[in-house]
Amino acid sequence: MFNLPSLPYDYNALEPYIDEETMKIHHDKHHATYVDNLNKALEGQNSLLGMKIEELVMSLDKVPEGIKQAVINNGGGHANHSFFWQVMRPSAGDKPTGKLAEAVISMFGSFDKFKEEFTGKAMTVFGSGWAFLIKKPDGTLALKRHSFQNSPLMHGDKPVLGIDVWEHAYYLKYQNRRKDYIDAWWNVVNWKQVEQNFN
Ligand code: MN3
Repeated sequence: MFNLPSLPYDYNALEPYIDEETMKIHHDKHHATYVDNLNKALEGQNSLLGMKIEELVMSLDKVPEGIKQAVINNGGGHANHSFFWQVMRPSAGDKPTGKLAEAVISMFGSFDKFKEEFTGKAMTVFGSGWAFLIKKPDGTLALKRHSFQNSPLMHGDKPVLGIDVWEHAYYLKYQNRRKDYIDAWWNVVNWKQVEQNFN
């Protein structure tokens, strides 16, 4: 069975950038529903239920056709949200350091240019989806958009940083102003975790 992980901080820890009510509903309702629906879809599939979520979404070829789309939607939702909570933390105002900083600068020219390009990717997700900084199998960085709950792991890429731009991630506080949400979100990026993801 898959379980809903606890948030690694309080619901109000990301205020004023991401509000408590949004975090409660996002984690306790939206993420919880992906986990419940994943477990329902996988009923009786004991070997799949015994996997880690990252392993499951990288092993879609082992999932029976009849439940594959449910596993993509809900397994992807579980993997993406578990990842998302980890790449945020209470505002610290830091920047990437070490090998990650070097890779970001060599790929994008500067940290500010990277932020601008990542923000552009997140702004141009049409409808519900995510923007990710990914590490490709050859070790290089790239920006990717994914619709719905598709995960970079389903495409052989490793997520390094990602932002949820489904309206449920920001609508209560920012309504239709996705750009304001993204600009605020940069303040709560957990760069230590992002660096670990990269390494
Ligand atoms: Mn979400």
